[in-house]
Amino acid sequence: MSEINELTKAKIPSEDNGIELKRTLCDICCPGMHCGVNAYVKDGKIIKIEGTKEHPRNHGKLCTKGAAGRQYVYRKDRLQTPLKRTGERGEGRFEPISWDEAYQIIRDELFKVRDTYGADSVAFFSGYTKWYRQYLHRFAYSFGSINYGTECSTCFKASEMAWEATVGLNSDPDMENSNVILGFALNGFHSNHLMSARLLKLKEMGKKFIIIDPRKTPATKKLADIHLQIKPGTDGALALGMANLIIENDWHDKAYIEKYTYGFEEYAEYVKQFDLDTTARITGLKKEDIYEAVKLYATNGPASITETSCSITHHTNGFQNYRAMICLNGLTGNFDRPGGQIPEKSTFYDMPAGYHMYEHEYYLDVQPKRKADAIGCRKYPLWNKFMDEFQAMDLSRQILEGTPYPVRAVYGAGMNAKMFPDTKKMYEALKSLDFFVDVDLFMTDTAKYADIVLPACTSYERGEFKAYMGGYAAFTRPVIEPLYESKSDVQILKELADVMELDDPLLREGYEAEINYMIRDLSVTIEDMKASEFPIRVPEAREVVPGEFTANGMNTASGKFEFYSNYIAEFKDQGLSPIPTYKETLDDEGMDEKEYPYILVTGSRLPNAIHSRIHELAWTRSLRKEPMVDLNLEDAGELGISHGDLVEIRTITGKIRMKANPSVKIRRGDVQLYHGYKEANANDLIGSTHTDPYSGFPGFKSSRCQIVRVSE
Ligand SMILES: Nc1nc2c(c(=O)[nH]1)N[C@H]1C(S)=C(S)[C@@H](COP(=O)(O)OP(=O)(O)OC[C@H]3O[C@@H](n4cnc5c(=O)[nH]c(N)nc54)[C@H](O)[C@@H]3O)O[C@H]1N2
Ligand SMILES: Nc1nc2c(c(=O)[nH]1)N[C@H]1C(S)=C(S)[C@@H](COP(=O)(O)OP(=O)(O)OC[C@H]3O[C@@H](n4cnc5c(=O)[nH]c(N)nc54)[C@H](O)[C@@H]3O)O[C@H]1N2
Ligand SMILES: [Mo]
Repeated sequence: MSEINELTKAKIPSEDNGIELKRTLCDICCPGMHCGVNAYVKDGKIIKIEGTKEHPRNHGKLCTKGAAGRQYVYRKDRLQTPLKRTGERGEGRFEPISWDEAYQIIRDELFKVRDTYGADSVAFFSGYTKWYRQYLHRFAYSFGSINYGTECSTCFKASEMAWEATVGLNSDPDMENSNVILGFALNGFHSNHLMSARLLKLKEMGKKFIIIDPRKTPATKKLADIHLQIKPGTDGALALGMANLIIENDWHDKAYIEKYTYGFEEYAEYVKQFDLDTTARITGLKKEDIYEAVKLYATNGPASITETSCSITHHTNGFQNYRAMICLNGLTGNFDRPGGQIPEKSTFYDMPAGYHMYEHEYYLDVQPKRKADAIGCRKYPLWNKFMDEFQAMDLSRQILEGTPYPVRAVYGAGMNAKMFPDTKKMYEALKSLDFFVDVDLFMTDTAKYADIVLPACTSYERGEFKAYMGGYAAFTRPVIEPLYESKSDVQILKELADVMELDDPLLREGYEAEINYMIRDLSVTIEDMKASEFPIRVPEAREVVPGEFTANGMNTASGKFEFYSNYIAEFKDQGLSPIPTYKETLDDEGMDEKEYPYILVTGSRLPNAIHSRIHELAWTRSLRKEPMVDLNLEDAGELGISHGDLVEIRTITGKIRMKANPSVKIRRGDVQLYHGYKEANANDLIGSTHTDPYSGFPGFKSSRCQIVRVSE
């Protein structure tokens, strides 16, 4: 008996104590990570979690956020039942209703809007969570609306578009075979724990690192041989200045340029204006440092560029900055060669797993023929060219203005107004709708604006398909029953499709039918995957062979690496430039430099937070108890601001208050805020029209601001 007690106390599974070990995954962050988790379950409750050693991605490790997964599942404010609004929009008064009643109301209201204004007047939107997206996408199309959109309007897709405009395919750095790694905004230590383990190994192997980041970070400390502490939003100027120096010094790969690239002459002519003095002035860097970095990068190849999906592109010139950066690969002949940048086809949710799935066909098969009419697509034509979804940065405007046509209803899955610039404007828009339904795990401030709120469940309470790099696939099983009356998003959508009698038999067959459709060419089945506790190898998976893509002709109009992008040239009349031009951005909101002298950078990642969700957990919150604004120590001294003082950060869009954290890690002139806090929302400060004309991405990481000390 005592032995059983000991085992129970230690949470070790045995037949006698009823503790079971079940395997699943943590999907708190990007699909590329989704770490394997061992869940210890007793009486239908998770009592402990840890990383799965045998998992091919995380090898037993979990990050701070994942380790708090049990607290996330059992957050006290989990939604329990479907809810119907009884108070004013935003007030938060609701009454519980049955699923049947909820579905009927949603059906009636969505059909009413469709009948009155047309199907496109219903927008379907997904927040950060991705696993149900193809299903939601097809649902939107089968309902008849072109308007499916996601948080990708601010995340990752601008960089993917830049790659597509240049070579036709997304690419990844082959860091293991590089001598030099040029890290633009590289700090995996906070945003990607699997990447940081890999980076430390590379450092041990003797690779040289150049890191370009306005802050001092764990990456600049542990990895950087050269740290360029750049002025935010000026990476494009740096990349063009680098190109100029490379050409001047004859360090470029002329044979590669001749054979495999297009538009070099025009590009080379353009970069001449970015001489060392000019580049140093724009970027705030020292000339000697730039020179040393360029020499190291260009003369010690192979070299790869490791960058992040958002820090370079969260600027109103972000797309072109990103293009300027990737053009360095063509200039130095590092594209599609070992140790350089390797083009990789996505298998599923941007994961290059090495095998093919019919991911996009699943929804494209039923796409309405009005793609260019999707929200934001006229305003951002390049986005429209490359993307199958609406550009959500124009959503609040279109709802409020009703042009070019009205949007009167929104189906939101994890919709969070606080991820959008000018959150207040999004609230106003939601308030003005005829109908808004939001599906979430929690009663968020956004859900308070909904007419109907539906309770979703976590990854611990559902099964889902997952593709992993290295040729792996997995299909998880739930480790516990969905809490309360919650359901998985795909179950909700399937049941709603049935109630609405949507004329789409494949959709109405449900999620497994979706996955079966997508994996139809593979020899593994859902049953095979479910039968395995760990991800399994897909026999059809094959490794990328460097050089193959280039030999077959790249996916561009010229078949070459395009310094001059023919795809972008289609939109020259709308003011887009086919070569990676640089533009200063701080003045485009009309804030005077004297009144707003600081540069506002919002949303660098915290290891113990992910957007809006994890700030609310006791464990992760204890690591950073309250929102604080980071500013340079000397700037703070001049402003009379000390650690812990209450300050107000102001822009023309709004103001917020929080405590100050003066720090030597911050560049002079910068003000750094983390996003996702309920009590101090960074996006109250960002203008909704402060967007990049190429991608539509917002300038989250460079606008002007003012910071002053205030009393309580
Ligand atoms: N200022 C500023 N703003 C930013 C950024 C920045 O750097 N600075 N970053 C941008 C980027 S890159 C991103 S990706 C976005 C992310 O922004 P969001 O999309 O807001 O991300 P989250 O807060 O993670 O999730 C949104 C909601 O989804 C809910 N949710 C979680 N899991 C599920 C589920 O399985 N089903 C359903 N239905 N709901 C679920 C959560 O409870 C939460 O309310 O923020 C963007 N906004
Ligand atoms: N823990 C945690 N991990 C996450 C997330 C999270 O919320 N929390 N979010 C996930 C998501 S959705 C995303 S999109 C990724 C984002 O992943 P990352 O882009 O890696 O995340 P950040 O920490 O925002 O940015 C990295 C660095 O960019 C620097 N930076 C800011 N502005 C600039 C600039 O203009 N130029 C340069 N060169 N550097 C700049 C910052 O100082 C920061 O140190 O992280 C993912 N991982
Ligand atoms: Mo993101």
